[in-house]
Amino acid sequence: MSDVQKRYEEAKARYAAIGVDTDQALKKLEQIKISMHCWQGDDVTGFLNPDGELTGGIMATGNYPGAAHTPAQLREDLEKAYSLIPGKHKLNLHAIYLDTDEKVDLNEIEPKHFTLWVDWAKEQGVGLDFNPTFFSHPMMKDGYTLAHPDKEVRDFWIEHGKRARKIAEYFGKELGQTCIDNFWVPDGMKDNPIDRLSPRRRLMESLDEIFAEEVNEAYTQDAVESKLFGLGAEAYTAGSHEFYMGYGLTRDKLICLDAGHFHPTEVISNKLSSLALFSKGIMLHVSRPVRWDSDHVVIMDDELQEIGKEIVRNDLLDKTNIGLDFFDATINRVVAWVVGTRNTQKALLKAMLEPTQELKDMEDKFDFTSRMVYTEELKDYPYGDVWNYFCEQNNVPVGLDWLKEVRQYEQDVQLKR
Ligand code: RNT
Ligand code: ZN
Repeated sequence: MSDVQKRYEEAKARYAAIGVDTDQALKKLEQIKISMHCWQGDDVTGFLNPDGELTGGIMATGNYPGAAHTPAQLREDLEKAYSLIPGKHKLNLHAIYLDTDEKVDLNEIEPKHFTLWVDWAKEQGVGLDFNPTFFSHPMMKDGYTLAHPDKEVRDFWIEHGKRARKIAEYFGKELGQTCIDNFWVPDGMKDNPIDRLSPRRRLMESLDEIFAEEVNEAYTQDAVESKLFGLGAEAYTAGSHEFYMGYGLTRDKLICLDAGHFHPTEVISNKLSSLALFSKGIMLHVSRPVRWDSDHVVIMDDELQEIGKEIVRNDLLDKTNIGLDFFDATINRVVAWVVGTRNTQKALLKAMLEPTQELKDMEDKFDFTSRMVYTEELKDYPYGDVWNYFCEQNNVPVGLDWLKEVRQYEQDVQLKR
């Protein structure tokens, strides 16, 4: 018996004493796919126009060496990251990450420009999600895409949105798992608008045009992502939370919540239970805002744990598509992926190791005293030993060991680019 296993057996007994079945929790954890975002690998540059500027009010800061510059390099880095993360997951692609020699624009993209990604996904056993890219492009004019007053601008982006859905449908069909196609549209204004309504109406109408055609829901489902503000769009974002709550609920779309897209003390964990009652489904962009939508790497902070608890306690795993969204260019980018993904899994595991029903019973009896003692004591339970065992069982490095592997990879591959 390995040390890791020995410690697991001890932890298992401690959890069993409070009515928690650790084996069961690990079985459940194994089923959960995290959608890892491709854009951490190259600071949201993509391959459509790699020398262009990142626009849309988002920003990656830092210049850590070794970023991926080609689809092949990005895949190599992703493979390294996946090899250090237990379980089988998904990759979340953005349209600008197409892989083709053809000179093709966003309003011309087709499934054939992504076949190499599909081949790779099949070979790796990962699923694919997708995002149309409504930024970093000259047709984003005056801070607007789908909400632009000029029909020609809107039509360009509407065509892009339609094509993105075809690609998402193709991904789902090829890989036999639903591809979530997430729409985030940065349109907004730096300063106080006179007319907040018209851009929102145009955004609504453009989206309606994009979604007019039926797609096979077994292959793809659309999600819509709101935002409070962006850089250069501080005063107004057309696609706000209220906008997409209304849009998603009336159009039967998944609603995407990004942890960084709200007021600084507003949290997405507190929104999941409401969405669970009314929405068709949820997509998450697990991220970490530090004072603003800074997209820091996800760490084991309170909000991450709250997100995990809300999903698990309310039995929302089937309703929730868990994706990541951060881009830190000051650290090794493979490390960023691995830390963020493993932490998200760990937060879910931690939540699964609670005696949920007992805690609910205490609350139902208004026994807030026991609730307090249990939740506080649980914080010191040996969930790390359960996690380490999960890593060992899944043949990925335990604890600090994975850093050595990335360091080696950095020397052999990333720093030679
Ligand atoms: C931006 C949104 C959006 C992007 C990606 C790249 O604030 O969070 O999800 O991060 O589409
Ligand atoms: Zn996001």
